[in-house]
Amino acid sequence: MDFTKYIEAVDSEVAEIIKDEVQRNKETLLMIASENYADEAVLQAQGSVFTNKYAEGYPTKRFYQGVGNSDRVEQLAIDRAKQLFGAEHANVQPNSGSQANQAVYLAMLQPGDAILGMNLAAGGHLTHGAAASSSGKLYKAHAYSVNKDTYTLDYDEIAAAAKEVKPKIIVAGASAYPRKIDFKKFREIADSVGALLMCDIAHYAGLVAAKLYPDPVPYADFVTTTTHKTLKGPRGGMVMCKEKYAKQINSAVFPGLQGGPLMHVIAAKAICFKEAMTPAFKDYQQQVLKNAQALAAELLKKGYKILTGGTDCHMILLDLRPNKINGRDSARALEEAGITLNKNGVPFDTESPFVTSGIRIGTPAITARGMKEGEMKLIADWMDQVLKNMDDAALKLKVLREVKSLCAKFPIYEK
Ligand code: DSN
Repeated sequence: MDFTKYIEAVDSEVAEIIKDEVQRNKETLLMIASENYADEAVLQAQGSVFTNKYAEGYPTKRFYQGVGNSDRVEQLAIDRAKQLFGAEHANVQPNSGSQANQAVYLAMLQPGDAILGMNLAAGGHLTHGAAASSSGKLYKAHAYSVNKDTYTLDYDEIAAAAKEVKPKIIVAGASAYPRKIDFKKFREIADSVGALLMCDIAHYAGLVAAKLYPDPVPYADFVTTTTHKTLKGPRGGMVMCKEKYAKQINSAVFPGLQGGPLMHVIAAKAICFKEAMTPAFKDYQQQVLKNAQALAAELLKKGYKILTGGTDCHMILLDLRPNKINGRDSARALEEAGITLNKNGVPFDTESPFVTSGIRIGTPAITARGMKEGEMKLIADWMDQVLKNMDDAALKLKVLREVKSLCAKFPIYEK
């Protein structure tokens, strides 16, 4: 794909930067669990003339003229999202997962109402009630954590917390939790205190669509997601809900939070949902899972401490405290060796969020290149070499070269 054909003539500086980013995409291992490679069709839709269009409102009820094609493409995205996830209603306009979550709060809460979500430090997301986010500033946010010994969700503790704080909304979902979330249990807990249930599946959406991860749709009042992580679509968000909340959610997204929807991104979301209904997508998700489990097994064999002992999804959390190294330095050293992932706090971490005691590893993007279990073994070996010799510049250069040559065998964006 030619990413800079028209840019070069207009702005050589931006063209240069984009070329460098294309090279980084092609020649290094993208292993940030929340990232993926959107395919050429998705990228083309995002760069389409729909970027020119204002279409405030919803299909057939817009505030602008010239919206016939916008109506067609947004309705297609809505219908496909509903079909893909079996949802009663879908709003495909949120520009991000954060805005999708904010829309649910805006629709259902008054400032000062109580919410109960997973602690950011235990693997939750900023928008699940963290103090620095509007969800923690506008609402009375309470948090549940994970069990101190197993690092898994303790549903009895969550139920007890719900009884105590009587939240109006309980949030299930996480950014750094490698195990299955029992959404049915969350529904029972929500019902026991008369709370609404919002499930944020931003990380797991692709696996949910492929039926490889628990499905929250039958249990949740609201399901929010991003479309660019395991779902492999354009950068963006979405809210799904029961039909009885459709009007409130739509009003919260527009005009409550956003103005004109990004029609070019909505066109790309429609493509992503179509692709996610294919057998090839299911095969891909199956391999994402197999690769994560293979990589976790290899790292375990090498003596690393994997939080919860493994994974049920696309991500692995490594606790580096036994290795006497921190997340920040490890992530930097691995990046120098061509392996990009992110530092991550472990539950009950005593290091600051800028340092952290762990790293988060993801397999969606490397799987999109076609890599399988054999390559996971190689990657585990390289990670091990680098983590044991983080100051060895020659070793990092050697691994960087090996990574580049592996990437060349699994090309991306060569069409
Ligand atoms: N920033 C995303 C992640 O990396 O998990 C969540 O929004």
